[in-house]
Amino acid sequence: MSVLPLAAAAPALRVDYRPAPLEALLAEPGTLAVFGFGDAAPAVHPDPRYLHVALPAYGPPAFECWTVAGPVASGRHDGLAWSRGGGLAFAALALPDTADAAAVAATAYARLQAWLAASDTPHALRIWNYLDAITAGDGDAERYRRFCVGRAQGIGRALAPAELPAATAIGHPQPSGRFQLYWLAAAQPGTALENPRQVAAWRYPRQYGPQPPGFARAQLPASPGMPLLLSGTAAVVGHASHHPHSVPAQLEEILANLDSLIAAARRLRPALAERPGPGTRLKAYVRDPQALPEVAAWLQAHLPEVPALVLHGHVCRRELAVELDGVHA
Ligand code: 3EB
Repeated sequence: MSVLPLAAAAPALRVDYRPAPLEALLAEPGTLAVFGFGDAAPAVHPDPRYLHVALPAYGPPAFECWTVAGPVASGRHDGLAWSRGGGLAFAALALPDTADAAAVAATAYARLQAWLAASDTPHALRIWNYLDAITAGDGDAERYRRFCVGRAQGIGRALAPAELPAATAIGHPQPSGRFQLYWLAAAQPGTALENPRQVAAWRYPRQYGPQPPGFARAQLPASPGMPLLLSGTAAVVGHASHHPHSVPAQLEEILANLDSLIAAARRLRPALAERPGPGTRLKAYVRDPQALPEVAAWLQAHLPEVPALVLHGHVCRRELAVELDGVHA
């Protein structure tokens, strides 16, 4: 007997960086979402599955494409764009980014919670947050710390560690006027993973702000047809930033963090590749635009098989020059 019918019922997700024309990507069967970056990509599109991210991209332009198995439906509702298919859903919303990052985050996360509760994909596996001036403000008034406060308020209850999504929180290098939130949700919960080299973000000590960040280092989806979803990973060891302002030293540390996270995931899913490779996709977020070529060259030299996008964006601690996120199959 073939096991194909069962395998086809489990969600599958492909992530690719593709140069093809946007219209062709949206027309392909199974396209759940397409992302364009920076000025080279369209700012808007009538298709709710297209999202523009206001981070400049370095190198040849490419769209990030999410593809699922099966037909996809999509629409817009009250400023929120959504699509669903193959047991997965994508949704995005943008709000005016106000002076108080806590207020906008609380509003956005309350909408996210309401959307999850009303959907048949109530488990947010992966969340991206893009806000203006992420490290502006001092001490507990820093916008990233205020964002963490608002995120927790908007969710409205303390998430158990096992419920935490994988996440990325990055600052627009130029003011965009918008806070952007988008997510990947599933019918089945995944497994939240922590990194043995890092203190869990939800246990960060008080020195990093009044509200520890609510994210897990990765999510391993229930379906083996889905990749490991890697959170934004920086040169944080324990809870401390290492190699302040040094791009190559931070990249080495990030790679060690990714190796250790992948090793943790492989204890649950041994079929995952041991190292980042052809089944991995990475996005780099780089604070200093002058360092963009260096990061692109480093990735090419150290991870030649890994398709990567290099973006100009601000990591949420000033001394962190670069962060990587992505998927790993
Ligand atoms: C860190 O390790 C880096 O607040 O959602 C990475 C990924 C970071 C997600 C978030 C923050 C977030 O603390 C920062």
